[in-house]
Amino acid sequence: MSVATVDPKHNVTGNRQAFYDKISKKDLAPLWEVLRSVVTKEPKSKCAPNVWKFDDVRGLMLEAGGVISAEDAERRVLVLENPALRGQSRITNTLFAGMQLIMPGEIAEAHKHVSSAIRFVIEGEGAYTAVEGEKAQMSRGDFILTPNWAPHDHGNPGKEPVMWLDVLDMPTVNHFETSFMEHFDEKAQNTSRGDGDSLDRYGSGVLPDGSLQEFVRRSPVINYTYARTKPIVERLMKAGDIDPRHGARVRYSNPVTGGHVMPTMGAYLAMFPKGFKGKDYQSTDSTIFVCVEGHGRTKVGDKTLEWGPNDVFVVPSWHKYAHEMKDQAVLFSISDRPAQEALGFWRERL
Ligand code: 1HN
Repeated sequence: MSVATVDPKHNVTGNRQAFYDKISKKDLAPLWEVLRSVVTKEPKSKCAPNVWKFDDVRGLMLEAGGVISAEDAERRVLVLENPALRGQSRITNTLFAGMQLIMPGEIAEAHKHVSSAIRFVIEGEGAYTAVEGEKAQMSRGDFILTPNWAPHDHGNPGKEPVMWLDVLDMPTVNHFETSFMEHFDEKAQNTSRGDGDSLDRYGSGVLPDGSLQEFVRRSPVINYTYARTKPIVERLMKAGDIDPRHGARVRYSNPVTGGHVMPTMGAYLAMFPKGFKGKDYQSTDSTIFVCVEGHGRTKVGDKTLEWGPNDVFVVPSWHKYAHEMKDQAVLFSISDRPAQEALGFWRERL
């Protein structure tokens, strides 16, 4: 900026800049220069829509099996990094997603942390996750919870490699700078309760006749099995109970409160008829989808994501999207909606 010809009293830009330089030395900055970009009229997600094809991920995952043992890795996980957020170990601004592999004979040692996790089983039989003393067998399509600070370890006494998608609220925990983690002396925790114990005990229309206070914030159920949930969405679809955007969809719920399964993450399972052409939908939660069955595509803004079994795709906050099904399909989805609702932030536009 040339100032020579400008009366310094009226050199607004120059004077302002000099002022900004002066206040900057005291760690101060003018809000009016950034107000429009920090308080946007609508959400402007930094995250990009993307699809991870299982054909690619599976081969690389098995290769990782030869590169590092589960023991050395602590967790052998390939992070699904949002292409617009590379290096930040996250798939959305608030959530982590990664594909985990456990080979036959391997264990992943017991630990606990503030981050809550869910696992959605993708491939293989014979592995288990032990959570707070319950040993949950993992089968394809199972939705398994590891709540905040719950001890957990995994093992694969079976014959096949087993893979699952881990989703954690770790970026949210780190946003608040509240991360703690602890390891245990024993590599695997004692499991006093067997497969399906918590689902039987809490998810059968009766509840233990004592205090349920600890389960107000998160579900007591460890494994919501696909064997039990799939027939329910099937029944909804056959009954014609099909949302024009979300299909025949159920929300995984905490049987104690009817609310979401965790305070930071909520999940759904939806079945769609062949040829389904969804209406546009928009919401402030960024959503991670996993295709369990079938093929289709999801238009997200001006991008089209094509997907098939075991593919994972992400729809960022406030991006308009619509699903189209090539054949009958099942989608699992998970997002940070419960956290947004608790804070009064969540919105949708139909
Ligand atoms: C973790 O503890 C697991 O327990 C998986 O299997 C993925 C990603 C980030 C931080 C902790 C697990 C994780 C994780």
